[in-house]
Amino acid sequence: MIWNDDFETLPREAIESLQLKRLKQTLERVYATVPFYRESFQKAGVTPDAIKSLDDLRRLPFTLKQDMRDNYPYGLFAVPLDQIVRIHASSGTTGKPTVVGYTRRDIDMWAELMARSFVAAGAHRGDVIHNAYGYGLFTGGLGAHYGAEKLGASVIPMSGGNTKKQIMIMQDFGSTILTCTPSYSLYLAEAAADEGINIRDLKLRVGIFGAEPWTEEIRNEIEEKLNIKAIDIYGLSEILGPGVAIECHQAQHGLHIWEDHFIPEIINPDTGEVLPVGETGELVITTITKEGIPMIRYRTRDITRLIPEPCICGRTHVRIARMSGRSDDMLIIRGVNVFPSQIESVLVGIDGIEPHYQLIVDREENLDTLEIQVEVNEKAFSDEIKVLQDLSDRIRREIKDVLGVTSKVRLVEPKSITRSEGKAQRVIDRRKGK
Ligand code: DLL
Repeated sequence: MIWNDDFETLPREAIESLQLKRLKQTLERVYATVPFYRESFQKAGVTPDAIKSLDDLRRLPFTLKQDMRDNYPYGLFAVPLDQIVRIHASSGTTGKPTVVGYTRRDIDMWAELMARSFVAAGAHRGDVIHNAYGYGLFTGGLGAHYGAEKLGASVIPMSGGNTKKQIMIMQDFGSTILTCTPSYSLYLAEAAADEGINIRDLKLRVGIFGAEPWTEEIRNEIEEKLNIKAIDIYGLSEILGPGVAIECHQAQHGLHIWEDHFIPEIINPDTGEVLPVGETGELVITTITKEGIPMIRYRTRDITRLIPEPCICGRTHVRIARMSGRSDDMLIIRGVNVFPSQIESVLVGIDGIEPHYQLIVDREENLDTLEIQVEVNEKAFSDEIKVLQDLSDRIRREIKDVLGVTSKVRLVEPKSITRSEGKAQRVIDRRKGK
């Protein structure tokens, strides 16, 4: 099933002409109403009427997270505050949050895109959607909530936390769809087991997971542990929140980005140059329907590529590949570039360990060090020291073979790594400030 056939299956030429029309309108609007854009366009020597084709988009300057911080809190809003009906913010690790505002039409559009996303994931009316994304300033909870209602499903507004209760509700209310971060889904499975409940036996059918990077290996693990289909959903508050792109349940390969509302580009993160379709680089998104806070060429820092081939599901919107990391998450360890997702892929394939890990990066006598703390399962934990020693040697060897970095592996007891109810913190970089 497709939620909105008219738009989701538009032929390419129709998508592109709609995009161009909407892009031009957006550019006129931001030029007239947002001083930041007027100045940045002027600095780059372009005016909105110079943009005559989608290719011309690359003549416009990028917008960065820092620009949002510099214009904190409302400086990038394109409408007066009395037209803003919702405000969200993302915390980030340092300093002030980035603030976004939605008009009534933005909220409707968001609900529409989330309803589309739910249907793409295989949800329908009659489903009981257990929404464990956090409600609050974070966009996950309310974003998914409005889409679930628009779809006509029954939504349980759980929010994050209170894990034991989540299990009880899931069991008693007959939840069929779970929405939360991938790491939290594994925590839920584990917490259910502690309560003597096998989560595989519940009515859950589909999980819609995002808000943090995850790998194909973790997907397999989740699908097996929860006995569900696990779908990848992508979004970011600066652009909308959840529902910018999602996998369809038919292919589970690449995330359709809703091109009647967003224009994706892939750039080389070092030079800013637009890359040919299919090459991997940083995702840049332009919003073409948003009213509250339109974003022109926003640099997401997320690393992916476009998949232009037609999809078996019938949707014509281009797909983006699963995010392989963020350009600012890349660790440089003694000169070797390492994405945490690459380490995850290695770890999850190894018997005897659980998919819970943390990477501790530090610097000792001017040399970078990487310590991988990873939990062993109950069985391995009860083995002899020798067996554990072999296991940690094997992990170290595989990491070295695959990534070319030397690491120290510390096997830790089952359940000793802090579980997260939202975005997991996988990396602790102690080099900062050293
Ligand atoms: O995480 C919005 C969201 C909520 C998406 C619920 C999906 C589900 P922010 O807090 O602004 O918004 O964080 C956005 O999270 O730039 C990515 O780095 C990361 N991210 C989001 N979805 C995925 C995903 C929400 N599926 C930032 N895979 C983004 C990998 C993701 N990373």
